[in-house]
Amino acid sequence: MIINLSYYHVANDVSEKNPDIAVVIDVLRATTTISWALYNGADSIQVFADLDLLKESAMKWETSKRILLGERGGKKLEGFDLGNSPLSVTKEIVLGKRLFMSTTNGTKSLKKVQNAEHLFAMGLPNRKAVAEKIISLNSENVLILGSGWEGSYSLEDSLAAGALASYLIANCNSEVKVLNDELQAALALWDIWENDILKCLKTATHGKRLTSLGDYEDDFKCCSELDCLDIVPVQVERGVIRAS
Ligand code: 3SL
Repeated sequence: MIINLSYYHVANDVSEKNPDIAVVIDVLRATTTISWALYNGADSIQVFADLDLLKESAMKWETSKRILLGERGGKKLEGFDLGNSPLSVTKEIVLGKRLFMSTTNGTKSLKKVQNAEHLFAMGLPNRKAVAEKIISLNSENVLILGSGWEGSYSLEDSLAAGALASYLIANCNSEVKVLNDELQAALALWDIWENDILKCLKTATHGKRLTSLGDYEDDFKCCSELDCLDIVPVQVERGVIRAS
């Protein structure tokens, strides 16, 4: 058995409609927030590109069981309960709730590959959990999709793509075939930065953007922690993610 592994920086680069497995990465910060929210007991996360649709769907949900999470340009949206910080999705706030979520880039990538047979969301904290899930599925085609920033490349998502590929290559009994140059480059990035993930995140353009908006030190630390969460966020119906 061979695993064919490819990586795309942003949603617009993807032409494959139904991969066996798609893994969406938005290290800063959507998929890290999703992973922490589910770890802290959120019932589910429903992702939206369109804010009006998000509000309309949320209003149909019981008030005490819903949280609206909205971010644009790194900032919390007015009228929403939370922005997009993984530190904000504490157990006290999210336990048993559905999170209605829209972010600048991460939720768009999740939408793009929603027809995959298996769709997972991954940050660095749950890299190993997602990799082990992929290994257990024995599927042939695995597509990794970053979120970038408004259509352009992001260093931190590529680092995490390299981290995932590196784990699979080292731990999978099947042959892992690296299909594109984007993934070769991601593996090289991981080789360079794996011992200083925090610095890589702060060096990235989006890291600098967040730094210019305020004190995001704790967000950076949280997003750069590797393999500390044993949680696999899985799409269970279109646009709805639960823990597995
Ligand atoms: O682009 C996104 O989806 C967000 O994760 C960006 S931010 O980290 O909330 O600024």
